[in-house]
Amino acid sequence: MSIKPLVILPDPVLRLVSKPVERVDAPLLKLADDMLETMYNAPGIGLAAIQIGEPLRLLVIDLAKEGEPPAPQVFINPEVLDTSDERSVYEEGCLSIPDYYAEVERPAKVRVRHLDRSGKEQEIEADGLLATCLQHEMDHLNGVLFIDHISKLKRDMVVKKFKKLARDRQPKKMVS
Ligand code: GNR
Ligand code: NI
Repeated sequence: MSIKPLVILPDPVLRLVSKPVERVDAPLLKLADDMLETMYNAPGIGLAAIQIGEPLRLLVIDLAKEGEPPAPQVFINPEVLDTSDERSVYEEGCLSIPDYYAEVERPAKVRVRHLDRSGKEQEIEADGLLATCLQHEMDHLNGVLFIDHISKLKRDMVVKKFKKLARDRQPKKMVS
C-alpha cells in the first residue's frame, strides 16, 4: 500500500469524466487500497480515484468514528438508481479543496448500484452522511466538485484563492 499525492484545485484533472472499471482484478484492488491509505492519511471520509489522478469510476468511503474499528467500503462503477425528494444539508469539505467548507443541499436518500471488491453487484439505500458522501464522491466521477453546488460568488472566490496558491507554489523567475 502507498500514500499518493492528492490532486488539488484548480488542476483540470479534477474536471475529467472518469471511465468505467473494466475488470475487478489485483491492480484495481491495489489502487483501491492505495486510495484508502491516502484517505486515512489525509484524513478524510471518502476519496474518488481521480483525486489521486486515476480517471476511473472507483471510490472509497469509511465513516467509522475515531476509536471505532475501520469500516472501509469500496464502490466500483456506482450508479444512482433513485434519489429522495427529501433534501438534507451538510457542511462539506473536499481533500482537493483543502480547508474550505460550505453547506450543500442534496437528496437525503440515494439508492446506488455498484460492484464490490469481489466484483459482485450490490445495491444499497443510503441516508445521512453516507448518502451525502456517496453523492459527493459520485460527483467527482463526473468532474463535478461540491463548490459547483454553492453560489457563483462563493465559488469564484474559492477558485481565485486556489489559483493564487498554485501560482505562489511555482518557482519564481529571478529579476537581476
Ligand atoms: O473528507 C471528506 N469529508 C466530507 C465531509 C462532508 C461531505 C463530504 C465529504 S468527502 C471529503 C473527502 C473528499 O474530498 N472526497 O472526495
Ligand atoms: Ni471531494
